[in-house]
Amino acid sequence: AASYDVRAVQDRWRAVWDDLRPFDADGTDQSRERRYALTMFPYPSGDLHMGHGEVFALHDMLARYWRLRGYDVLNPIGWDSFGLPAENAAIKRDENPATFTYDNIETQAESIRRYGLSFDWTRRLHTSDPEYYRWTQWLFLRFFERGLAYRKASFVNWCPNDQTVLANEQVVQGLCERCGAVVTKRELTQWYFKITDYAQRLLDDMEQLEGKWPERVLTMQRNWIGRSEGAWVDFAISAEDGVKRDEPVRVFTTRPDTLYGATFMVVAPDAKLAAELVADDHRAQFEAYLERTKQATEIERQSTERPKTGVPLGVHAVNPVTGEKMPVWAADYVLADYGTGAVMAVPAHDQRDLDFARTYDLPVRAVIDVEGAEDPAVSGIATPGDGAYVSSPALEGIETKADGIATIIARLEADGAGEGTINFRLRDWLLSRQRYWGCPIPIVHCPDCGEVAVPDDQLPVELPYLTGSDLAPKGTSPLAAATDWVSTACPQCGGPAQRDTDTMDTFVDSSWYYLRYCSPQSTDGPFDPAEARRWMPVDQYVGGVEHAILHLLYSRFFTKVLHDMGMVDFVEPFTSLMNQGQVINEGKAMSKSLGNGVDLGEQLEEFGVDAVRLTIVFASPPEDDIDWADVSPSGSSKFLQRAWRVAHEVSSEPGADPADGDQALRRTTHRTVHDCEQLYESRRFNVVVARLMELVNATRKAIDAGPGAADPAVREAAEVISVLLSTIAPYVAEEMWSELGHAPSVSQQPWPTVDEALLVEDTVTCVVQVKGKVRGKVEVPPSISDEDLQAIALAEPNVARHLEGAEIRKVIVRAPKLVNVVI
Ligand code: ANZ
Ligand code: ZN
Repeated sequence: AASYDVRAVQDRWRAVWDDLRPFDADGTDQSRERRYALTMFPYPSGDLHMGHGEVFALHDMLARYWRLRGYDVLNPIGWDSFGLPAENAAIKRDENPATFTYDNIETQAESIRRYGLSFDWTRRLHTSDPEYYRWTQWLFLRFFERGLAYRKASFVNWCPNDQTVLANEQVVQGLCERCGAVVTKRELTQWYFKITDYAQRLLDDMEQLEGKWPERVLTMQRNWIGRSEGAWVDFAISAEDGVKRDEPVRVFTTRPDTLYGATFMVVAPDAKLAAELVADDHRAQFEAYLERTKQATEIERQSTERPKTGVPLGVHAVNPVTGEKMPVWAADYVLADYGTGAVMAVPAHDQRDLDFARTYDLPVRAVIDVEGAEDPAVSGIATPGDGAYVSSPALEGIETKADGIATIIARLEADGAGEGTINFRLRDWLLSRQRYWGCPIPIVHCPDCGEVAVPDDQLPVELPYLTGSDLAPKGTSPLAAATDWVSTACPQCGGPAQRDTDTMDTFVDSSWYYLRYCSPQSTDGPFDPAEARRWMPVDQYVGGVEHAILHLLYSRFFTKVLHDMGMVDFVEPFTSLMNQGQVINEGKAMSKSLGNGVDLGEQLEEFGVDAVRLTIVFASPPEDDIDWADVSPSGSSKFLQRAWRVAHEVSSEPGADPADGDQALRRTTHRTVHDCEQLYESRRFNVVVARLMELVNATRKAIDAGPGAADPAVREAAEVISVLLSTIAPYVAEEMWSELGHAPSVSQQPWPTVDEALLVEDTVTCVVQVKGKVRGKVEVPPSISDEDLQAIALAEPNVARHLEGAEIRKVIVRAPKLVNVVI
């Protein structure tokens, strides 16, 4: 036959793999080196799309490479199967979300199998299975015991469309990340994880990830955590205003050295503090302003373009160094949940404060004289830079900002009016959701005992079975409607009590799934610590950059808590991270409205799995986008047919000694294996494909024009092609392996051994003449270019000596044997 039948080959080998299970992690031999390859698990909405096609192909290439290298490879798959889309679909279809969820999981599982991915199916998990979420609840309770899960009332982000709260991370430019609705604020009592306790460690441990995670992801994490060094400064509230308040108001500032220039104070209208401070005769005006504030998005509030607004609270704060009375205002450019929700305004040196001061005619006092800058009170431009301190008695003679800050902090500390501190932008993780299809929070509310943990032996707290309109968003959790489920006995006193009716953010489920994969059947705990020691941390995590902040930060947080609990012996879960590029079309992201979507299923039908996978990994380096308009799946098909034909035509017997074969082809083969090892290690997968193409061409030539199909070097080349190609195009590689007379599976073969002697390149001697006389000889590769040869020849020391001071008129190059310099 001149070609193979793509469909028949897919069917044949899939059945063999199901039988042989060559991809299951072994785990029995502890001395064997292991590798953990992890791909971000899919969410079960619909079938796989082009993005999955890409991430899976890249990921699988590495997992299969590691297997060839002899590692015991853990390569698991599962589903992130709680979440809103299933719930919304269930409401529409009058079903329970499990139907949509598990139907889609089956569809995706079938597609993943067809796609020839080398997953270990024995470790499959779904986060919506009670066996899984039992342990999500168990983990929640351990966090609760440690004070890392707590409830508090605050203004939270509320999506009026999804009727649920959102974490800060899920609000993108003021809009709901899921549905795009404008997010508003609501005061609610919610559960939080105290991730802020780990802020410094989340920063410090990034050192371990340097160079192994994409730099931009590390930067995004760093910015999200947002560490600021500065000081708390305490301002007494002046008793003369008739407001009785003993504790001072604390502000956070990164510039305590500008304290002499603080001329007023601003409080976030939606911070509790504002309502506490406001004088009675100012209350009505304040409350009206508070209402307006709630309409504004966080982005609007932080915008520098937007005109500043605010209202005076009718009280004064006392500047601890000048003793001056400064008016206190409420203004929405100050955020309630950063620092203390209050700032000391230094209009001369902070642009936001200056804009505000100019709007309301508040005093501006420069305390830093920045060279060449105009007085901010006149120019309207604040000067935040370095300069000489003025009008600041305590800072006389001090020259640098660092010293200025340290001096003021020392003075505040001595006076008991403040202290040096470090502030983080990171907020605690709001984890409760008022939706049904999530992990129930295993807490019982008892009128006498308060918040009581459900005992471990009563886990899981399973979801009651609800369908259709019972699930419709009502602003409170749908679980509240399941009254039989809600009423329970208090685990502590036995009295009547109520279950918590919120469910957990699905990011909780995905914060520990990689640990569950180590021992997915564990019934003694979320995972078996010995198995986690065997497999963790993950050696390579592959997934989209859209998870650069949330998922990765939360997983890192969980790992650190588990470390503190003594359950794992490492602090970072993912040693190395790769973000694949996007698959785009005609230079644009695929979208329904543009009508430029490319359907993965259709591509697979038309070209077959191997050709599509090859197309994807060949298209570009893994991190770059792939423009589907520029690639050629039909070209990939042709290449695979060529590769197969080579194996098909080999006519020597298995085991034929290649040492007797054609040396030139052998050199190409061994060079390819040698170089590809480095290319895999550095994840330059597209170049691996290019090198395999070259090897196929060389083998083709050897068959047609050289030593012929019976030469054992041709067999050697064909076997190498088959083994390496198995990482990319597993079906045809298996077929080739079989054509070459071997038993399956090619994926279990050892990485080909490189004969170092064959890597030494042949050289030829090139004669270098100056004015017709031989002045030197250089050893060069036979394939050297004229330009390279000329450079080498002219640099030869003896030749160079003869050229000294002479004017070169002409250089005649006859690569690789002769160079003649005319002077
Ligand atoms: C006085 C000052 C003078 C400030 C100056 C800056 C420059 P980062 O660096 O992001 O941590 N700030 C504090 N809490 C705030 C809040 N809840 N909402 C809005 N702004 C707030 O920013 C810290 C600075 O942001 C603080 O230092 C404070 O203004 C302001 F020349 O204090 B600064
Ligand atoms: Zn009780």
